[in-house]
Amino acid sequence: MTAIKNVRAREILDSRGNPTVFTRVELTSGAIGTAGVPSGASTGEREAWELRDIDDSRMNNKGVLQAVSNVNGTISSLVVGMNADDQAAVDQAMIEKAGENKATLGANATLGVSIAVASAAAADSRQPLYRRFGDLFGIDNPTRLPVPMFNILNGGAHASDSTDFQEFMVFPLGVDNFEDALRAGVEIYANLKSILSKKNYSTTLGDEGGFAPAGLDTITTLDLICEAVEKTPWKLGDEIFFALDVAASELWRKEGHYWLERTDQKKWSSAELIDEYKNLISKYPIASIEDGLDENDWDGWQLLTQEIGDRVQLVGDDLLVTQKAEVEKALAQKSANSVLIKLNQVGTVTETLETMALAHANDWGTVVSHRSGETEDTTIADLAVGTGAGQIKTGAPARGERTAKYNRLLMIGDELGETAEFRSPLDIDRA
Ligand code: 2PG
Ligand code: MG
Repeated sequence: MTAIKNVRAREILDSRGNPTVFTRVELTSGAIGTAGVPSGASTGEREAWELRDIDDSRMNNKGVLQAVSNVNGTISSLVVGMNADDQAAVDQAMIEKAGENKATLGANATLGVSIAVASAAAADSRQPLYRRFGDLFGIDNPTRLPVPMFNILNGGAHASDSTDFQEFMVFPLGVDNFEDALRAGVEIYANLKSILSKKNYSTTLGDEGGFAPAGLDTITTLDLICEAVEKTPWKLGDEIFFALDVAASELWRKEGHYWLERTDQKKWSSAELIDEYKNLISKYPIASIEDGLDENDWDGWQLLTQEIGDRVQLVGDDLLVTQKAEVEKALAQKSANSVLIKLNQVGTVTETLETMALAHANDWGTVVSHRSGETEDTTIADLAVGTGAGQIKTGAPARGERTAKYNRLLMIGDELGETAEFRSPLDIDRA
């Protein structure tokens, strides 16, 4: 056993320039672990609570000094002296004091400590973090690199005035290895940039590093991305597929319909939106659709899953918020067939791993994900490998907070050498 000796947090900045929590944990052996906590913009209603200061005199009312003080006070007194190898016990101690949905301590306070403890325990046993996650998840020798989803065009809440759907991602399911997948992402991204410029669209970037031109509808966007893929050696629908994050909770209006400003200005029902997806998947090689419907539209999700769940991965993000109880509900109702995994939606490593284990036990996909507000922290790359998730989405192949994760996966690939595995996570017809 190696005991936790010291826990400290401080306020740092995320990629949007907002304050977030940075945590450092030191063990009695001298081993150190750190964590930078991410933050979302299109957040789900049922996510664990991100604690922000109620103080409009500093940091635009977004300070995290209270969360920092919860780490340095309450959480530190709870966990100092505990065994860093016992991740479940450390997380449980925090869960018990964190309050309903972690609103008392803040999920940003608990998560930083949880990740930093895992990373200190890894350092203490001189193993990389992905192996530590493998141990915690019950995979002895993790060797699987995830297939990346590159978000090359940003809309919705991540860019003002851009597309209705939040994320247009390229998903290189059919390439041979991670390095080629990254190369495909980079080349498609660069091609898209020149195509947009040639057609007089702006090439400003959204929050996740993808282009965010004004005035694009869904079909035009997909056509532009097809053109960008066709200029590479990779074949659309064979090696390169698309993944969408509609983030439909942002399109839901409280009057009881969906509103797609740039597609067709009418009141959309769930069934009409499902028909739109059917139409899109018949024309484009779309392998995955995230949050196709609102987080409270459970009936719609059931219908969506019945209608296209055998052909397309249907990922629940706002719907499931990385929480086991929501995945259990979706399994019982046959809604969705895959879950997006964001550590800060639940607030501890242990609970995240439990949700992933439940998903895998039911043959569901898991997509490990960044948030739109990120730091240089690369934990999610290790989490994806350690759990054998097979999929990661961490933005465009551009901007430091996004490339940090892709670069970390390159390093892990080097460590794994010949043993590295890379294969499509989807056994649906089109992949
Ligand atoms: C999403 C995420 C990440 P945010 O909706 O999947 O891409 O966005 O972090 O803003 O919730
Ligand atoms: Mg999402």
